[in-house]
Amino acid sequence: MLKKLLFISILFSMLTFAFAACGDATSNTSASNSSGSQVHMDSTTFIQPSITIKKGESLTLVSDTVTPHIIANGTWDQGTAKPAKESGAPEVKDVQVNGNSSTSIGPFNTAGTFKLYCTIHPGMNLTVTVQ
Ligand SMILES: [Cu+2]
Repeated sequence: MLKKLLFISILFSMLTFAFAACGDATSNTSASNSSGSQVHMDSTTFIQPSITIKKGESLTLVSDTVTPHIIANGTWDQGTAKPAKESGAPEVKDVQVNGNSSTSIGPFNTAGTFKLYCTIHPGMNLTVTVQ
């Protein structure tokens, strides 16, 4: 009986170690991911409405669901799509982000405020501030 308990406790500590190692690997991965600028999207919206990046950086758009998105320069204004490209904005012309996938846009080489929108989801706007 005692032997069995010992075995179980050793097994448990090994499992704990394995999980701890796993947790470390996961946090390392997410740390390196977050060093690039990412904006996540659910099925119909950007999860954050705006992001600030540095001049020369690109932006990675990540679809967290099976829904694809088609991104372009412009904005939704009260339900109406208003395509518009600010001077200095990188050209974003119907860039498709597939479901559960990511796409990089940019680089944003000029400081300023740039608007992007998803052409298939009314109201799905993102403001990119480049410093
Ligand atoms: Cu969309």
